[in-house]
Amino acid sequence: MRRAYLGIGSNLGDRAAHLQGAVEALGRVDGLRVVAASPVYETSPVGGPPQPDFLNAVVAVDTELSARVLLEVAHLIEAAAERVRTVRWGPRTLDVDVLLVGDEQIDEPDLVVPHPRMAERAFVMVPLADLAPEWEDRLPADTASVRPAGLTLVLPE
Ligand code: GSY
Repeated sequence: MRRAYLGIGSNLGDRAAHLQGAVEALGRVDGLRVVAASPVYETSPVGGPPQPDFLNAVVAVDTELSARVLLEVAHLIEAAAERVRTVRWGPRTLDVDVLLVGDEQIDEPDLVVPHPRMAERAFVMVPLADLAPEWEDRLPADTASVRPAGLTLVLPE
C-alpha cells in the first residue's frame, strides 16, 4: 500500500462540481482509498491561450494500484466529466494528474512520475504542501496566483 497524490483542476462549467465529482469517482475505484483532499484554490491559468481561472486541489489516496493503472483511472475520470480535448493546454472540465506514487520514479513516454512540471506549478505545490508538509520547502517563490477559494471537498464515506 502506498500513498499517492493526484492533482485535480477545472476551468470550464461548474468547476467545483467537477472537482467534487472527481473525488467521488476516485472513491468508487477498487484498490484505492481517498484519505484526504486539500482545500480548493482559485488559480490563474498557466500556459495555453487566454482562458478562465481554474479551481485546483490535490487528493491523497492510499492504493495498491500501479502508477500506470492510476493514469488509466485518471483518464477514465476525465472522460466521464465529458472532457473534450479541443485546444491544447486550453480550458477543460476536468484535469486529473498523477503527481506522486509513493517513492516510485517512472520515466516513460506517456508517464513520468513524479510529475515532471509539478515543482514549478504553484497551483500544484500549494495544495500538495497542505497535505504533505515535507513539500513545504519546495514551494515556488511566487504563490500569489493561488488563492483560497473557500471551498472544501467532501471525502467519500
Ligand atoms: O495540468 C493541469 C492543467 N492546467 C492548469 C491547472 O490545472 N491550473 C492552472 N492554474 N493552470 C493550468 N494550466 C494547465 S495546462
